[in-house]
Amino acid sequence: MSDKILEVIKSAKRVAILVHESPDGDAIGSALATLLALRKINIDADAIVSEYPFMFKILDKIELFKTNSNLEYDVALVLDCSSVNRISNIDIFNKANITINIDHHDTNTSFATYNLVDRGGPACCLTLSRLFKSWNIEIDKSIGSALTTGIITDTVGFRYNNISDTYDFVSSMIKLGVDVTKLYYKILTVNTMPQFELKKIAQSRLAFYCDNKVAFTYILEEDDLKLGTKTGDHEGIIEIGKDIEGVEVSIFARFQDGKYRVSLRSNNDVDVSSIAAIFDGGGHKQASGFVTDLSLETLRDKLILEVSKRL
Ligand SMILES: [Mn+2]
Repeated sequence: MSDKILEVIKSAKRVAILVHESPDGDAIGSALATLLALRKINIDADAIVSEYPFMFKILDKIELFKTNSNLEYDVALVLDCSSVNRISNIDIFNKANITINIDHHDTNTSFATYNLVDRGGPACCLTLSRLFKSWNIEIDKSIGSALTTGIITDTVGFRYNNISDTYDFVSSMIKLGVDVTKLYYKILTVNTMPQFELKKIAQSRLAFYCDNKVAFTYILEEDDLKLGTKTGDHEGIIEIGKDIEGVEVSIFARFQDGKYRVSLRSNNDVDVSSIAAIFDGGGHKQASGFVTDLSLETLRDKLILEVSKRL
């Protein structure tokens, strides 16, 4: 499949690189690395990423992202996205003659003309690192920083889904001169003031269920308005509950634009992607999410019931 994808990309007039809505570090790193890699082999490509968290501004050449585009693209390349209904700038995907899907989510629906899905892989960026090697594209420092970013964020700082390939790749990036310590600090560790205040609120609302095995918290729109939060300031809230001894599943609900955006994390055996799927969401066994119209109380009760069935 990797040779076929390269052949399709090489014969394209113009390639659009797309990611999922509310892109995380893996989506952003994947889009940036692929944009730079394709331009390196003289392919006319654009990455269309409408918005992304502020901390990724430190990435070299991220200013090449387009927030939107009216150009014609015959090939749409979707990265780190488990299903069609999560694609941002879906009109570009719908208009393309040929579509490509490169991803690592367990729940990926193989929605494109060509699908390369590394199910259970730690990050789409790691999948891409192998792909670029097979395409003989040299991973330079800018591409390497983008790929390392996706690995750091999707493994939450090497805490999830650790495999030796990840460390081999990151080791080679350190040799290349990628400042992994700086990326780790700027992208994962440092908190903005609004982010810190949000975490205080989320911590004060944290409630436990099912013998303290489930942690639940939420943030309302009025909290965001009061604190002036930006995209990216909600990172780390889900980890507050997750990192408490004995907690199996951590749930974080955030009200925005009339709906709750819900994140789920599992520490051990509970498959939270199967719970997200009930609400038309998706993800991985240990990290998943969905968006819902339900009220906070109904949502909480339904989720706790679903988790309790799996404990
Ligand atoms: Mn990912």
